[in-house]
Amino acid sequence: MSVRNDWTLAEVEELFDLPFMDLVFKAHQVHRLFQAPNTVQISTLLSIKTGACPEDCAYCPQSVRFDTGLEVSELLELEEVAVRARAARDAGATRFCMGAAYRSPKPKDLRKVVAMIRAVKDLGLETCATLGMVTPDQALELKAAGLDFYNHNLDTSSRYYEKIISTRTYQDRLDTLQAVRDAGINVCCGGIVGMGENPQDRVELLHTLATLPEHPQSVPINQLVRVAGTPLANAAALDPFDFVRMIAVARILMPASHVRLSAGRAEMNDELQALCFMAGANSIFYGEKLLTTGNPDTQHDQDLFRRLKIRAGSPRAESPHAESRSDGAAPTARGAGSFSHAPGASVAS
Ligand code: SAM
Ligand code: DTB
Ligand code: SF4
Repeated sequence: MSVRNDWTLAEVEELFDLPFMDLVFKAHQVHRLFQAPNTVQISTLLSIKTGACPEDCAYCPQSVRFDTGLEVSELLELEEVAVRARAARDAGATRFCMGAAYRSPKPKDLRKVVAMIRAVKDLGLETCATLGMVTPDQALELKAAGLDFYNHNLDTSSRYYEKIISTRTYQDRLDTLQAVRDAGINVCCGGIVGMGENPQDRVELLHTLATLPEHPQSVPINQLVRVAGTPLANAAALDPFDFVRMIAVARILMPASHVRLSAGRAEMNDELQALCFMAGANSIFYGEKLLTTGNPDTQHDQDLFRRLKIRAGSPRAESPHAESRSDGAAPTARGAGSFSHAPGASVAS
């Protein structure tokens, strides 16, 4: 089996239509061919600039247009970011993701973010940033600073997107992804489920991601966090099995990518999260806060990993230049911090 960028919509639909067990079984088989089993990569998020965003993304508590009671904050100082990154590293994170509520960064802000990227890299962490739209020149500046990943989500299908965001187009997003890819930065791109989209929108989102010129190296699948004051505050709850299906189809379509079980974990029980790992999720956000909303308690996550004998994985597995793991062997664990677990939990089992 090889990595394909020529999936058809019909093929993606067929995967979603499989009986649940057949789909999860197939996804797990693909997972074992391409990824280190029982290994989950740990990222920590920090909101470096919070709220007052001019965009109107209907899901987002940070838009200036919705009254969500959010405490707004300007771009953090370098020292504070470094302190938070060190703490994340010491707790076992291998990647530090800095998020800013920008439509696109202004030159003076980008200069400050560049200094943050350098400082975080100096701590031995992988760096990720999500700053909204960037131009090809800005992407090159970020690359020169040593940025490893840029997160920019497509969020949903191009059709449904227009119901969710009016202040920038789907093509704007694709252009940013191209700028990032062309600059040689790893792309982190996924979406949100539970926004009232229909099953075909999920098919189309994953089809778009899986037919990009290169698969995003990281694919975050977020379950909508329904925040009071946003237009989607009362969106209908998602069937948890539909969330697992999304993970499983992403795993099959983009076998060499890390699929991240992202926002929404605070509302998921342990059994559902385990099912997501079975279906091919192999990355999480760790730490008690995402950007502005809650995430599971860190002790709870450590306990969950221990109970499932999952280990914190090496960041190297995600590099597009990393050797293929078709033998199913796990890369060497690094930075496992508080996630180390009892001997005997073989990662290559
Ligand atoms: N402003 C930048 C942008 O939009 O690209 C970066 C920050 S933005 C908060 C990053 C991503 O978080 C969004 O693209 C969206 O996918 C996700 N997100 C935001 N609010 C969310 C929510 N309530 N539930 C789930 N995901 C959410
Ligand atoms: C992504 O796909 N999910 C993260 C990260 N990329 C930046 C953000 C989730 C945000 C959830 C709502 C909040 O905490 O504000
Ligand atoms: Fe702004 Fe990003 Fe939130 Fe949209 S998702 S309102 S661009 S912070």
